[in-house]
Amino acid sequence: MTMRIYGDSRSGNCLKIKWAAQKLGIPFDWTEVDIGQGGTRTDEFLRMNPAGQVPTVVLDDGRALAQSNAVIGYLAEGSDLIPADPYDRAKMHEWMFWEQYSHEPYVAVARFHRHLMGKGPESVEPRIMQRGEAALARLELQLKQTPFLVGAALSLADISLVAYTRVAHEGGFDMAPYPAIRAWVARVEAALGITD
Ligand SMILES: N[C@@H](CCC(=O)N[C@@H](CS)C(=O)NCC(=O)O)C(=O)O
Repeated sequence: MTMRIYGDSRSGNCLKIKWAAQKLGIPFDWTEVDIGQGGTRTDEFLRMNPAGQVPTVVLDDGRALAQSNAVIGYLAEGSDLIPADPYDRAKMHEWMFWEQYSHEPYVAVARFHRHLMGKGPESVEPRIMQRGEAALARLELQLKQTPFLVGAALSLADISLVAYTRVAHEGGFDMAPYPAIRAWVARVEAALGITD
């Protein structure tokens, strides 16, 4: 059985899994779930993931797994997308936990309102924009020092963080002050073969 990803193509969390699987050469099928139309609220979906969220994957052995960063961690087990050195591996996780708590809730949420819901700038609380700016500044600081988030090699931290950073401008963030981020986005997109 081929792994199946249930995802919304507009969601960075879902795209992380597609890019990781492609990079790792893991075959998958994709089922598009429209979250705006209640696609995650059906009985069938809730049996797979009671949290009612995409991404959700059904692995090749039939077991379901959710939470984007948990899924890419599972898929990349034993690969060079996870640093062998324990400290570097912990740094990768540091970035991935930070992404979920201090980056995605601001950068992705602003984009959701502005780009996906088509609302104006007033729809996004100033606090969301301030926290998003702080997250981008934190990334810029690191990427001035290293080509990828954990040193010289691509890791899951880059896949996790590029997902919403590459579309941050769609949330109203001006990326001009962040040249190191822009160069890193291009590097990660090239490494993952992202062309759209
Ligand atoms: N922390 C989760 C976030 C998942 C999430 O928020 N998914 C959104 C789409 S990006 C969703 O399914 N929203 C629909 C809903 O909550 O009903 C992850 O990384 O996978």
